[in-house]
This record gives sequence, C-alpha cells and structure tokens, in this order.
Amino acid sequence: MEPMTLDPHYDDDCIFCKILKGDIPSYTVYEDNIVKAFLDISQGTPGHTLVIPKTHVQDIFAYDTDLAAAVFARIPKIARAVKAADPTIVGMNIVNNNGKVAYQSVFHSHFHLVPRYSDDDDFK
Ligand code: DGP
Repeated sequence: MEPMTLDPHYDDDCIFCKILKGDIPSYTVYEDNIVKAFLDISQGTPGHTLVIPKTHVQDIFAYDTDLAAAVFARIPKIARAVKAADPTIVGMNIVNNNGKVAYQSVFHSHFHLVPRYSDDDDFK
C-alpha cells in the first residue's frame, strides 16, 4: 500500500479535534501522520486507549476507503503495543460506537481499546 498523506480538517466544536490541535491536553500513547492514540479520560480498565483519525470524521459511515484502510490497519499494531506495555494484559475489547443510539458521545470517530486483565471482575 502506498503511504497515505492526510490533509486534515477540523471541526471547531469537536473535543477530539481540539486534542489533535493541542488545545486540550491528552496522554499520547501513539501517533503518526494518520492516527493519534491517547488515554481515555474515563478509564474502563487501566490503559483504556482511544484511536482516532487525525482529521474530523464523524463516524464509521463517513470514512472514505483509503482513510478507513489506513486507520484500520493501525489498530492491531497499537493494540499489540498497549498489550506489550503490561504483561498482565491478557485480552482486549475493541469497541466503536456510531450514533447516539449506539452510545456514541463524541462525534469524531474513535476506537476504544480496553485492555482486559485475568483478575477482571467478569472472570472471577
Ligand atoms: P463514546 O461514548 O464511544 O463516544 O466514547 C467517547 C469517549 O471519549 C469516552 O469514553 C470519554 C472520552 N472522552 C471524552 N472527552 C474526552 C477528553 O477531553 N479527553 C479524553 N482523553 N477522553 C475524552
């Protein structure tokens, strides 16, 4: 696949665009020319990370094919890096909500990487 260049556009009312512009601080986990990964402000489990495209895309329905391919290709790599950071991570939920009815609360597409631990309550 040819390396993709991104000509980002931002929505002035979008919290995640503000994070991309550096107007709101975030704890960056990974970043390149296409995506930024940062810790979710509300940690479902320790290490809960959000992966977002570095341009405003409202939801899964709004991606063009090239950007979708570039973003999706990065998710396993970032998931592996999060998992490698802590040997007690034994699994991971990857969640993507689209639309209010599907519990999307920030309307800039994002993928939740939620690490799972062997002592998570669910597994006791
Ligand atoms: P969702 O419900 O799928 O749209 O998830 C949105 C997530 O975004 C939610 O888990 C909390 C997180 N979030 C909202 N505002 C901020 C913020 O300002 N900084 C960070 N790091 N995360 C945020």
